Amino acid sequence: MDQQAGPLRQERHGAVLVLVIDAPPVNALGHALRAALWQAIEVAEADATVGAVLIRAAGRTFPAGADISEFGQPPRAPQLPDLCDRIEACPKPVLAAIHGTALGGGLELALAAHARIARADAMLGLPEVTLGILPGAGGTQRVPRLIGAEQALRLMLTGKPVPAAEALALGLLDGVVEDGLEVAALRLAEGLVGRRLTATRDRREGMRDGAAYQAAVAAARLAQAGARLPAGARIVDCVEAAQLLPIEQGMVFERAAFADLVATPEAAGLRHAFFAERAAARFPEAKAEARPVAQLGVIGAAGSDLALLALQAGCPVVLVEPNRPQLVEALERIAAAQETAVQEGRLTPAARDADWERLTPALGAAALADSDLVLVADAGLLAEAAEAAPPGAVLALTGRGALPDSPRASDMIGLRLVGGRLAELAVGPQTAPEAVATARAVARRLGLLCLRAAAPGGIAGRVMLAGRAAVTHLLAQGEAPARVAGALRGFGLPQLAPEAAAEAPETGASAGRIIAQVLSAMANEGARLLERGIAQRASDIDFALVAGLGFPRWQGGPMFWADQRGLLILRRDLAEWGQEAPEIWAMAPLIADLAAQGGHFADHAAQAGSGQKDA
Ligand code: T1G
Repeated sequence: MDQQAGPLRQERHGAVLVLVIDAPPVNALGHALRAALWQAIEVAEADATVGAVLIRAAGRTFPAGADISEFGQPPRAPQLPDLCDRIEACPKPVLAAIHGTALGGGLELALAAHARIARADAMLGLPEVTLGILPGAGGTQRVPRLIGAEQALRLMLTGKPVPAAEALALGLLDGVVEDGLEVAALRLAEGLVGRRLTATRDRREGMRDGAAYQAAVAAARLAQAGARLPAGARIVDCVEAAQLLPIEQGMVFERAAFADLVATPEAAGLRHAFFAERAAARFPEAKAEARPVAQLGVIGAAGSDLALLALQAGCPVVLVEPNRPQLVEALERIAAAQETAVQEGRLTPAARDADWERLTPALGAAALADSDLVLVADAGLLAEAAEAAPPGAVLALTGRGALPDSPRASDMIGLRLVGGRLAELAVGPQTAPEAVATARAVARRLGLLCLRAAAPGGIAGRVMLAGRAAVTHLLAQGEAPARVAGALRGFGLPQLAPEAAAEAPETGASAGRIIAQVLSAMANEGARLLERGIAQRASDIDFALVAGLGFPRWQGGPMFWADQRGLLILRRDLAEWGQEAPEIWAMAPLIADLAAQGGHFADHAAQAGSGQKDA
């Protein structure tokens, strides 16, 4: 008897009821899935022919957590902590079979089961701290019971997942299989029929050494002292409570801490940053076919950093620079970086040598004849590159400015490194979708995050520049550097803080006003980039600043900041400050429009690709 109820499919294999979670893309434990699981457990309990329950997932992964998009909304029953308690209380053995990434609430669901088996390539983790919260479905109470405080705190405070083999060694799993997870799990479940397994809440393997437990809690508490974000300290409190309190009280303690944290502005900022990063991946050309790139060309010695990234990513690279001394310097820069990587143990001598094998230096552009994508680091050499690169090769300009008119405009795109982690793809009106997809594929291969902008692009740099201009203006108006620096550091923008020796004087603008003036200038510039279609959506601007230029992730980004504060207030402030310094705060018409409609930047999505008009 197989039946599908929304995100959950039920299959019977003899006495085993198999619950197959099927809620793509990542089987997040949203309300519908929770309700279906709750109901299925109730049915299993009442059905005398069911001797065991196996929970597994279809698609690419076991649940990767609670549904983050539900946070900040009124909770709907059954909530995940209650569902986990319900599964754990089931008198019939419940086995969880894990593949992909069992993260957060997904791992907590598995821990509520009475036994767990995973595929060897699975990853298990509790990344909630990266969202400014904590494992709120019993994780802070169940995990330490199995693996102790030290390892539990490591998982919860770093948020980093561990491979199945390590999870098994830690005690989170009861078995790991290389392959054939479904069959192995079914066999295991059949073997559990009629047995009564110990609920995780009643296990104590991780709590046998009470002193070590307390020592780990004390060490973690010390390490969290003075932390900017509150989640870490609350996690330590909850793990301590797991040892000191009976489980029911520990669960209540955890739930209260979770409720506090999920409502913090930091958690809201981190959620925004999470979805902004995912939204940035959705661009018009994303579905176009990327051209194969077997060899990368770099023309211009200034491209040595990108050449290095490409070498370390395993790409064959041709590095062209007509000026011999500059070519030699570029090769020396690459060699020096490789040596440093070897000395720091980040690269083996063998890998270094293999990288060198794949590097071909050349003085003439003719060497680019087999390059599928050419990074043009010197705009003055574009003509040679366009001449030499084979038809269909993408010409990616790494410098600032508009894309030049050219018979090869459809192959041209801007590819700028922003802060070493982000590649901004500046798409021209004639850039072919395949060229965009190809540049994106190469950027990802180099381990870079990607952002699409309409040429001339420069999103992160322009917005940060607006913030810097506001800081310069405040100082010119006589604001004490220490006060401005204090406000910016407090907000998490030390990179904008002026050098300031002395302590902040008591008099002068409040930190709130200083931040408002700086962030309003940034949001205003962001609005201009939306108006010109250089940025597709406001969250792309936030992503660019966070991923590229170190804007504090927990603040979400300047556009999110402005939306949280309200565009009516932004409009009021810009109307006032625009009088004082129109070059910084003259209001972008989009803000007036959105404010007049009671709208938000989040509601606005610009027409893609209308930039380029002027650099
Ligand atoms: N909730 C809602 N949507 C999610 C989601 C989640 N947990 N995880 C991913 N998505 C969406 C994402 O927005 C994207 O949507 C699509 O899935 C693919 O994601 C009580 C409270 C699993 C490693 O923090 O780390 O459980 O853009 O592009 O690169 O204690 O997604 O296609 O429309 O990132 O292959 C804890 C978050 C939640 C894990 C896959 N869990 N997710 O990476 O795909 S808090 C997490 C990830 C919690 C409990 C608490 C990654 C991934 P769209 P993707 P990917």
